[in-house]
Amino acid sequence: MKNNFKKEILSFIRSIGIPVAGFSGDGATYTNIVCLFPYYTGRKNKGTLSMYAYGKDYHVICEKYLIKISDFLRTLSPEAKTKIHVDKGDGDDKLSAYNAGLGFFGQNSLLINETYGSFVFIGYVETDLILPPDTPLTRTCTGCGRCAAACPGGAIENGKIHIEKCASAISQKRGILSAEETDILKKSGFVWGCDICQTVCPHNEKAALSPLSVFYEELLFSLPQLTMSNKTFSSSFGDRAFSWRGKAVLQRNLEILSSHDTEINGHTM
Ligand code: B12
Ligand code: SF4
Ligand code: SF4
Repeated sequence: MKNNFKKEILSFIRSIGIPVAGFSGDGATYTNIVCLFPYYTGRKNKGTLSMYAYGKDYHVICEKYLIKISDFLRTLSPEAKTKIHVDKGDGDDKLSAYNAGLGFFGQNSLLINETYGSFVFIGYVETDLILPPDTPLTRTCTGCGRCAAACPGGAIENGKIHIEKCASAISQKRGILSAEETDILKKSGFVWGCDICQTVCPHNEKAALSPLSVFYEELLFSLPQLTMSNKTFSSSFGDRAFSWRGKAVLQRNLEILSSHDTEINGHTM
């Protein structure tokens, strides 16, 4: 595959509204066509859901875009094999984006884009078409330490996350939480996910708004008490990024948070 197809692919990607994309891979057996999907809508800390869950399930949204790219690739090369990745267990999305030159790593372990900050989802089309990989950036984050200082679980250490102390991971955990986990969840102020290590980050202070209108649709900032049946829960929230975890875990988190009503880390309950 010739280098100039990169221009055609990028131009197609821009034509469908995705503002940032690039190429990574080994230059010999596979290529990842990596896209960033900015999701910041200008609303920060509006409620008990973290920002990535305000809109409809991002997996579904990003996959639709990636299918279009995959189809376009086959117009260039009908034999091309493709596989779509968004948050699946079999890929390292941040590293793919980093290698494609789309951003740099923060000490909060997230990929930070110069324009959109870390408020980006990452998705990519893996293909057997060989395209020259782009060059990673050489910079790092400012290293200010604000994320580690603000983290409610003290989970950030030397650019690594101790998952067991991360409120985002705890909010997904099934069963009865330990006293320490309960405390971290309360301190975070979130029923689902956690944004603190991103909202304090200077690289996000001027993060550009998402150009993708789909991320502004039917926003939900907080969850109500989930007293409804499982069936009603599914029909009300089945298209949201938190629904896979089910009602019981979310209701447990709501109960933990409702036993606590002060302001924490600037996040008012
Ligand atoms: C498991 C997982 C989680 C777990 C564990 C996260 C963790 N940091 O370990 C939990 C549930 C806690 C979680 C939480 C969140 N997640 Co998550 N998660 C994942 C998932 C599925 C795998 C991550 C992983 O294990 N990667 C591999 C390991 C090895 O990565 P790592 O431990 O971070 O190590 C990397 C860094 O250390 C990095 N690195 C650091 N410094 C440097 C410097 C250089 C020079 C280089 C080369 C590399 C480097 O190198 C390692 C390899 O990439 C990915 C999707 C995917 N399939 O990739 C999403 C993903 C990372 N999550 C995402 C999001 C949005 C979140 C949350 C913000 C959601 C929320 N609001 O609650 C939080 C953020 C928490 C945090 N600070 O990380 C996005 C991140 C987008 C971005 N801008 O980076 C991803 C990419 C999903 C997606 N496709 O968009 N997540
Ligand atoms: S998501 Fe929250 S709990 Fe997890 S590392 Fe970031 S600030 Fe800490
Ligand atoms: S808050 Fe500071 S140390 Fe943490 S990721 Fe942002 S710039 Fe890096």
